[in-house]
Amino acid sequence: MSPTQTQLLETLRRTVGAANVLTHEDPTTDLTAWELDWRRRERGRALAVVRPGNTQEVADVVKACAAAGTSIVPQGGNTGMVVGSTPNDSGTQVVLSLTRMNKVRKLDPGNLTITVDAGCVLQNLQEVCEKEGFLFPLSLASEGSCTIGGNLGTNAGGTQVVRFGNTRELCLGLEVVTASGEIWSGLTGLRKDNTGYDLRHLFIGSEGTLGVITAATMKLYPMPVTQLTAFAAVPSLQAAVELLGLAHKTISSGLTGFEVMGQFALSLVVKHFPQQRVPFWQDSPYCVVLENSDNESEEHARAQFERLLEAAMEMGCVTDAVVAESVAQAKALWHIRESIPLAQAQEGLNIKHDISINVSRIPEFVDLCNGKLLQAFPGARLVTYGHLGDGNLHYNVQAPEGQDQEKFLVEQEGPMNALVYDIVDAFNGSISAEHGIGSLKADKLAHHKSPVALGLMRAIKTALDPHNLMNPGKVLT
Ligand code: FAD
Ligand code: 2HG
Ligand code: ZN
Repeated sequence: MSPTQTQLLETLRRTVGAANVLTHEDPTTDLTAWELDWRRRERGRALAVVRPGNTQEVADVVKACAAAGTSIVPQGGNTGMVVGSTPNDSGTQVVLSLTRMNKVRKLDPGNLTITVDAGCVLQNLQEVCEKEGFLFPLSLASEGSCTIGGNLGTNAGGTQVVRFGNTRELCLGLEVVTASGEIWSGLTGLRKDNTGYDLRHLFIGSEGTLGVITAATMKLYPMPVTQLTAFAAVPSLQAAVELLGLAHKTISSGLTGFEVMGQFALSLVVKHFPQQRVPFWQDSPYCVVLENSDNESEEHARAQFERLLEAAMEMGCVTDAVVAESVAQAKALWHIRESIPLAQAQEGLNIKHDISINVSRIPEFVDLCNGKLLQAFPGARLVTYGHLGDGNLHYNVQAPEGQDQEKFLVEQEGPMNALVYDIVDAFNGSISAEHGIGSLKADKLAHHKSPVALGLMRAIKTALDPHNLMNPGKVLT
């Protein structure tokens, strides 16, 4: 360790307390939780994991790191999918973990807003809001451990985007520690403010490369009177898209969830979580989960759902359907959908394509891509599912049955990504709909984003972080 690093660690210990600076100096300290990404794709090595307790401490940590020329990796729940929140293997980076900063600062019922520390776990935030009669609609399967700072850092999507938008749409203000250690207090809660560039939008989705989000003011909605869930078997992806159109027309703004699941994706849930009862999966190439949130009454919501499903069956875009009779049943149906990433992880290492295409062209995309992919990689197992209501598919691939998964990943990921992403480009789609770029996709941006867009991104990065100390190597290489 260099003298500068030793001195930095001393300063950090003085700033946040020795117990909140974890290093490899102590052989009994295990840093795996901070150094290994959720998908177990890469294990980094940190100089230290630092856990500040408030915004001023974050600012002091950033200043100390900047003075020592040490780069920082902001981290929330470390549930990201693109290796964005873990350090590289140099042993020189500081992981700045926000999880001690987890308080609700203020709930303003009149303004329909809540202001929280960035390290607040999403599920805790949802529960606090629910207790007060409000809905905070962001919902992801990782909500038990992801944080609002990480959600903002990645502009997370999830299962309610079809009605409420991404995290960006839910955010009215931010507090940020800049790369030089200044504190920008932008927690206004205003719904209208056209006083120049909207800085919050620079930090949202920047994956920790421009500054550290320390708090946020988020929008609330009244809790709906009822949330009904249906599970439907559809004969094709085209039928699922037709059902979506019908649902928009029949349920309108009550449509708060519309997720599609391919047969193989569901078979993995059946295989790895046999206690779950998955309807229809054996008889249908795709199933759909729909949610209807209603402010009138449960009867009204049921009548709407019945009208929708009857019309869909008449049109032939639904072959079978069930509407949950209780909250427990609704939860169980959602749990099936939410278990797919975990079932995939249980099945083994896999290749993910988090893509978006205009909804109307998704069936055509999948037909074309399936054909080309299976021709080039015989036996590859396609795990297709996702947020069809937003045009966002998780077009994932599992190694052929019985094949060495590490070898599959090393040898096939590059060419398979290229094949899929080139087709995504041909459909004017995106190679990252909701998970971000991290370090996993950073080398792909040059090929899939226009030089003008990349130039603007680089100019913003240089202006806000001239010494490249904020999460270097992520998003931009
Ligand atoms: P981390 O993983 O810790 O960090 C993610 C990125 O944000 C990193 O680049 C990090 O540097 C940056 N960051 C973290 N905190 C801050 C901060 N305070 N200030 C600045 N930058 C910061 N994602 C979706 O979009 N939709 C889904 O439906 C979804 N489902 C998931 C299901 C499972 C089972 C899992 C494991 C993940 C899922 N994800 C999903 C991915 C992940 O949960 C989200 O990206 C989430 O927003 C990450 O939050 P986090 O707190 O874990 O952030
Ligand atoms: C989801 O929608 C998440 O379940 C995870 O975004 C997707 O694991 C994936 O590919
Ligand atoms: Zn998703």
